[in-house]
Amino acid sequence: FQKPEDAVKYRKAAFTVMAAHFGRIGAMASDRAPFDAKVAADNAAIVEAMSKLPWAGFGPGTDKGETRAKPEIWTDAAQFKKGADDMVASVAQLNAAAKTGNLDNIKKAFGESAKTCKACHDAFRKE
Ligand code: ASC
Repeated sequence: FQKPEDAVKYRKAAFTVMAAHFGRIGAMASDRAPFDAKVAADNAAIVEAMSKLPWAGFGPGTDKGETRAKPEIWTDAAQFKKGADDMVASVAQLNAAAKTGNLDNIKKAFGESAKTCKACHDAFRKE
């Protein structure tokens, strides 16, 4: 990244894209949208790919500016890394579940993934 604020923009964009596609699966997982196995699988593949991207945007100097990132991300870096790894692993599981085409599998995996999102939001994201 040229500047820290570019990294902040990048990681927020990655989370935004990931959330959009995660949300499309969530709509089916919560019966708010009709289930379509191909749509679920396509979106889960995007979520898995996107999940790997934001972390590069948390480098030195990126704790400032337009961000809700808490200082604990850097002072408690091992815990943050664990939370990130848990999320990446759980959305890989979600992608695997989506490939089965079975809505119950997807619902279960979606719920587990959502927990890993929330764990980091609660610990590392300001209101
Ligand atoms: C979403 C989304 C999140 C997570 C989180 C899960 O759909 O945008 O950030 O799920 O709300 O608790």
